[in-house]
Amino acid sequence: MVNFTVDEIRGLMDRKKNIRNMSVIAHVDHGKSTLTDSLVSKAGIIAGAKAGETRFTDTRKDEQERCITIKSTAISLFFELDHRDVDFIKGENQLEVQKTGAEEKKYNGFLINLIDSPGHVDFSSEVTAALRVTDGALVVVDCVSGVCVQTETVLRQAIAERIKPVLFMNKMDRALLELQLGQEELFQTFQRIVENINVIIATYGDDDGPMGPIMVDPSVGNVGFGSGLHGWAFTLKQFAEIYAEKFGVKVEKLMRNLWGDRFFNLKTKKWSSSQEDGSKRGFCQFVLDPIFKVFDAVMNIKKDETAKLLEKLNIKLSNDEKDLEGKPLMKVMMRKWLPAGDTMLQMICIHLPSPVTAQKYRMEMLYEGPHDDEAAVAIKNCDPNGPLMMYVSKMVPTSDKGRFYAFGRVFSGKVATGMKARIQGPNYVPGKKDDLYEKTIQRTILMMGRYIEPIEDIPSGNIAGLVGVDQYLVKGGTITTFKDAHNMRVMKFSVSPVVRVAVEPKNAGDLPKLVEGLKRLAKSDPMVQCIFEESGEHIIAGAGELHLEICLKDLEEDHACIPLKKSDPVVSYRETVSEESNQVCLSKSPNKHNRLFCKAVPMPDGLAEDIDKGDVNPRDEFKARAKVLAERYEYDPTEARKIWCFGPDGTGPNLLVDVTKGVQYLNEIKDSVVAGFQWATKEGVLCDENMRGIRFNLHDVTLHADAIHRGGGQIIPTARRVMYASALTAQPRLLEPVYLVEIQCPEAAVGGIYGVLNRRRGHVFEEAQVAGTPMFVVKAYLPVNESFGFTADLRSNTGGQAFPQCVFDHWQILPGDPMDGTSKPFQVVTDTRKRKGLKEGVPTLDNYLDKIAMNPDKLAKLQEAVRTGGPGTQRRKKKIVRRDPGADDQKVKTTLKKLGCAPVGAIDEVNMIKDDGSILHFTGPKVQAAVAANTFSVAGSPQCKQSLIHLKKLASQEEDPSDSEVPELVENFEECINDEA
Ligand SMILES: Nc1nc2c(ncn2[C@@H]2O[C@H](COP(=O)(O)OP(=O)(O)OP(=O)(O)O)[C@@H](O)[C@H]2O)c(=O)[nH]1
Ligand SMILES: [Mg+2]
Repeated sequence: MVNFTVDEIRGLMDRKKNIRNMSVIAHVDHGKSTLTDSLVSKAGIIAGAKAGETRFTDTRKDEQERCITIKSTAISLFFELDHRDVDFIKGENQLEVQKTGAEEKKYNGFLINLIDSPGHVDFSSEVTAALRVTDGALVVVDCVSGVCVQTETVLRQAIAERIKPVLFMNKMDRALLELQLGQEELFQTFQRIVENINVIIATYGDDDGPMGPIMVDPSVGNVGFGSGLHGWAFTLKQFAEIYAEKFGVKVEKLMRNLWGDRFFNLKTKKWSSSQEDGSKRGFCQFVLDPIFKVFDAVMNIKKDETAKLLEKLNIKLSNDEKDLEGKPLMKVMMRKWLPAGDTMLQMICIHLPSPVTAQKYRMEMLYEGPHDDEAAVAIKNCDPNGPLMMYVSKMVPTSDKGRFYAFGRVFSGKVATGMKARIQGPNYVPGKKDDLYEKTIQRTILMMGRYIEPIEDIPSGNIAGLVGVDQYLVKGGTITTFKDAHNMRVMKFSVSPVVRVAVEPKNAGDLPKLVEGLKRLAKSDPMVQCIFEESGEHIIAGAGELHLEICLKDLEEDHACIPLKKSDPVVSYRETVSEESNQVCLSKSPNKHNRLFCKAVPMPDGLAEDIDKGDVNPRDEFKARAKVLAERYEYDPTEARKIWCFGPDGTGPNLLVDVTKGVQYLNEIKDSVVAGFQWATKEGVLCDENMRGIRFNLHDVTLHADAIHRGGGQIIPTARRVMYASALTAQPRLLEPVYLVEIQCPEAAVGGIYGVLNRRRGHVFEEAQVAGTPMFVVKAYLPVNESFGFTADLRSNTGGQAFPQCVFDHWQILPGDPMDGTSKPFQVVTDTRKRKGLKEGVPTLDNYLDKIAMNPDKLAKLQEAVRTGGPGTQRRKKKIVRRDPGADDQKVKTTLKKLGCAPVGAIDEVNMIKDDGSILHFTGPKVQAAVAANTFSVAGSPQCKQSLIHLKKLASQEEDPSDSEVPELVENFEECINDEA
């Protein structure tokens, strides 16, 4: 532990090239917190004597009890690099150098801000929040279990956020003591892990991308090996240093011989790339062999050999340590020989980027504004004198109930106690006032594990806590002093809140406390959603069973402090369609003057996922996006250019596409249709769940000529109705979330796993032995709905030997038609509707679909009227325009002349029958101007009657009678007369 005053720490913060901001990431239980302890006990900055606790970063009581990290915790470390190691640091922005005359002074003290993150998937959002504020990641892999699902998830996120990784192979003690692996086997195990990690890095990143080389390679020194629990670790640099002098070669050169296929011939003393007689792999001979010797001598209590080794390795034991033997002695020896703290901190300082290096390439990923504005330039240069740009990535509860510290990273400028700043929430749009507050920052603080220290100000490149901004931000946001600043990009989580419970207070009178508590809960967790349903239900949605359990506990004990009633967990579903709508659906506006025609089509496989990932997104340039959609998904390129929006929330995996042709005033109603689409996709027709994977094609629109009659009030609900109708006519289906489960177990337990999975609609798709170990890994898909109690069930069926990890993987169709009263989806829909307090039963199509055909009585009367030229037709001033596709004005005139129609003088009402049989209906004086040149009228009876008959004739003569549009055309024609009646 290092004792510093706050002023001294503040001094370190200014040497930005000597700062390393890093996260420790890994699969659950691979030993992050234990390893972090080694670092903290070596270098933790403690203001006061508060040292000596275990799993220092597991600050919560439940974290200590359950032995699992739930929240990320930051801690600052100070490390002085050996002067001779300073030269290993490459890059001009990686080290502060002070020049006085000809003399150069290199600073060798480093401030390391480390965040220990949770490994359980349910808390992935904590990892995302940690990665956002750091530039490097220490990826920990348990070398016995190897690379697991969550290793991949967190590493993928790191690469996507441009976080540079270094690797640590942990639990090497287990490989030696439990698995008793031989040297070559151990090398192969390590080699495989390095390869697996590099495959992931190569999949999501690029070695010649903006970060420069990011592959991990032991021979470069960015891979560590050791045991966090026993406190020893090494990289090849440590061993190369031991031998460099003896061989008379440079450390860097020797390191390359200590990894991979480099063999040392003990007789000729020469290195070669292939194994020959009498030669041994460099790594085994020079690295593993000495370690194996220590283990062998100590564990088998070979006293003489142990004494020799102690002397050879120059390990001094204290008096009470001299009596130890066996495992305790081994721990002491290894720790003194290869202290984990030094090795790891050295690796971190040498191989991870400083904020100055990292912000150069991270700015474009982080900042939403133009990449050359004042804020962007300041972020890029990590400029403490530029405008303040800080990103708040999460809220940390304070001891003061209901209040939170805003935790984040200063990317440029300085954040200071008492300064005035703009607090921009995620919905802030530059130039507008929404989600924007200008407030004073009450206090800036340092956050160190479980302690905080007030500090005057914090400059760019550092991690900071703020007091007094929590009431203006929900989960996070941007804090700036630059008035034209755009937001820093919001974080994209790798998990979604698919599991939900409803809560209510045990005593109804406590409701206000519950509501307040839910608001606090929403703040305290980067991802949890607290939803207030219209039905009065309070819903908490989280990533999984464990996440919800913790949230509920926090809510009950810390945030609301009242006894709660909780429903069983339920999963959230998505609504989709499986076929194209069987008709073009029509819905009329409440005033009957506007009509929208629409169809729903399922998206091609993979598109919804691409939208989720952001590969196809609403901010793309539309032409480029159309090209991608055309190439990858065979979308019609012209249609793909006319995507109006994504939804729900403007970004979701549903599309609204304008496929209309030549519709007047269309742009005026676009916003209203979009709003209707957002609404419909957010609350689907079946049971108010989000829609997913549906493309809505807007085919046609007929509008009232007068803008006042086609406002949002008319169009928005109509758009929603027509989309509901389209979904209902397109074979609607429910999608359920599915977990990928990875289960580690010994071979004997595999059978039990199959049984449990089968009972829960799961299926295994991969089963493999972890190379070099007796463990098996079974991978399976398991519907989230079947996952409640799965862990316990599995344990009891395998004698507690199987350990599952569930990660949300994909959405899958729940087989069956939700409209069929006997199907499972129907049951789900009914239950969900009941829970949400919606009307019972699946809504029927006639709620949303308006028919063009009239009621038969009325139709008959009208037909009669038309036939006889009766009173109904007498009254009417009727004008009809028919435009054949491609017909020129002359042709139209001739046709109408044949019908005995005359050009119109003044028009106030026009129906236009379009070539596809749909009708455009216009009224009002504007019409004249709009359709002037091509307008002719058929006014009143008897022409009306006559023209109708003629038109019918014309239709059947001139167009192919088999063409389905023909009868519709006539029918439409009749109805348009009716509308004016
Ligand atoms: N044998 C052995 N056990 C270890 C080592 N490191 C950690 N462990 C054990 O592994 C378990 C998990 O360790 P943690 O440090 O809590 O793991 P973690 O990665 O922080 O776990 P989460 O934060 O919950 O994801 C504990 O029981 C540790 O004692 C190691 O190097 N060797
Ligand atoms: Mg932990």
